[in-house]
Amino acid sequence: MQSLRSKVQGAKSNWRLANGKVLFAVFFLLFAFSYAFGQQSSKGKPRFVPGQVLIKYKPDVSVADINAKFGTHPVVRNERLDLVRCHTSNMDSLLAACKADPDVVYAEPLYLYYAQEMRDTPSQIDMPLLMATPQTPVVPNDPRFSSLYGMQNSNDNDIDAPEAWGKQTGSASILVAVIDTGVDYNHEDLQSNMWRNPGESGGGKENNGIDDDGNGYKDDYRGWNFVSNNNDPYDDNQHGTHCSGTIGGIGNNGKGVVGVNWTVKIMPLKFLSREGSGTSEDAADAILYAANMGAMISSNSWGGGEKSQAIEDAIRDANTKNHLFVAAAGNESSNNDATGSYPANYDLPNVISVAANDRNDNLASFSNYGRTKVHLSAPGVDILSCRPNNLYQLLSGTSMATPHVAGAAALIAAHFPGITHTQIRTRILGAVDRKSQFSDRVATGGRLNVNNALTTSPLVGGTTVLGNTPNTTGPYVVSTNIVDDTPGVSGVLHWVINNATSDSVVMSAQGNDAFRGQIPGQALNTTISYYITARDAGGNLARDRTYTFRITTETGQPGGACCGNAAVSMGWNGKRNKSVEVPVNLAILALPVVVYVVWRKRSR
Ligand SMILES: [Ca+2]
Ligand SMILES: [Ca+2]
Ligand SMILES: [Ca+2]
Ligand SMILES: [Ca+2]
Repeated sequence: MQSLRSKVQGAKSNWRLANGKVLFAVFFLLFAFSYAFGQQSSKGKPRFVPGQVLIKYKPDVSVADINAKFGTHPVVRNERLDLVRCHTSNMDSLLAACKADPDVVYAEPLYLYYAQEMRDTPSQIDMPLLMATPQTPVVPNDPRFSSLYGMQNSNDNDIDAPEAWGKQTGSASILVAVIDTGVDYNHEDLQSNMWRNPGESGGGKENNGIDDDGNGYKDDYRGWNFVSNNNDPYDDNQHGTHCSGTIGGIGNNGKGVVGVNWTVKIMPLKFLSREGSGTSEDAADAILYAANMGAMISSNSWGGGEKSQAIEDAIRDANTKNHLFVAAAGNESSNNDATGSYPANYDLPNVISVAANDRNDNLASFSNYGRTKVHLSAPGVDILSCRPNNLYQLLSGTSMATPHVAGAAALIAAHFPGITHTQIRTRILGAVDRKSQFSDRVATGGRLNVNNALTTSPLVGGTTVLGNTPNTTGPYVVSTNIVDDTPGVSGVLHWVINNATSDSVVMSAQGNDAFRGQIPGQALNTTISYYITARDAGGNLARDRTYTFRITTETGQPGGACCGNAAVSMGWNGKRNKSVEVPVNLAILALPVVVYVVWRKRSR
């Protein structure tokens, strides 16, 4: 106990020792500057809130025990997340002390995350209002529909939304949480698709200052603002409103755009500030709010941050509540298999990581990718959607691709009452349009197709992507999920050795649509290709993409053909570039000596 208190206050006594020694003071200040530089990402955005640490204590540690550890030191308790947030002048010491404290489960900086949007496109547009040509089953009358190439494109590089709308246009019983900068809930093309919390609505419950539904939030009748900790999640940025229009811009109302869902309920959860940044604690709170309040899907167009245990725990908890977490892969043009981009990279069964493509089905130049960690691509360049105050605008980013996938998830949920979040995920991943330009970039090798996801059965999705391995004894285990509209579907794992000999095995059902099969061990320098087929009782067949890996002792090489862009990016989401940082810091440390020598020469 005592040691933690002294560590928290330790920086002050060091400073007293240095008092009076001017050179040391200059040195110390420059060192502090150098440390601050290290806290910045290479894009200049802070990685965490300085001086704040999130701590998770073991369940048997009492409040009195925790208070005793900190004495008079400022501590904020988050009951919902069962976390403690501490202010400190010396984060490194506190983090180290927590690591050594057997009462602590984990401690981490209060990480920051950012809206994943590029502002390299015009902020506002004034396009001619062309009426769409009725060439597909259902074309809505929304005047800007013809600009939504992601929904329908003359070259068919699109998600086939009109074909899907022939079967399903969405449901007011499906809740999608937009965890973002808030939403303009008064927008003409969003208003009637905004969620209202029934437990805080009617009879003055909206503004009575009472937590009528007992969820821990007073008067949260239309979502929550986690930045200001109040019940007004209005969008003071514009990012969340844009994402919402893609998920659920009101369809066929003769106004503006149309979302993947004509009808849906959008739950605005604001955790990103006006400037577009937010903390791990607020994100975790928002995720739990979404899952606890019945949102089956959340759209998460934010990232650029480090791995946070608090957020990972929240997403894992949401997984037990049938919640699908759709996340932007990131806009650093980097490989998420090599450098983690969170929250997209959490290895949890309810996460979908989304890359962005343009109108020609090419991966966007800014988009992150990863043949294991990024699951599919979706339209994300020059996307037209809502902007606050009844305006519309084009934006680009994996932020804009993500709501296409979240919207598709909601449309699937509306079409298959009782479907699980895992089955929705399998439908989305199994139904992509596979294309060579995506094959080594995303796990599924394809771009979202909501019509296929809605109408095709069976579908295979979420297959294990095996990487190269030196393991010659095997077996190489492959898991997958198979969905079907009737019972009795079966899966077969096929593999081909060195492009010559093929073999297969019937996969064993693991429950909850999961299947498992294994490939026996192979000799060094063998190349193994594998794929899965699924067959339903009616004889309908689905075939997953083909994956390739090698048995090799060469390290650092992923399986399959790779990687035109293998160099580790200088991106800023937790990817501190040591080769730049170390010399810069050394140069800064050397500066006082140079200054001193110059000063001595001049004073002579
Ligand atoms: Ca199409
Ligand atoms: Ca409440
Ligand atoms: Ca109330
Ligand atoms: Ca509309």
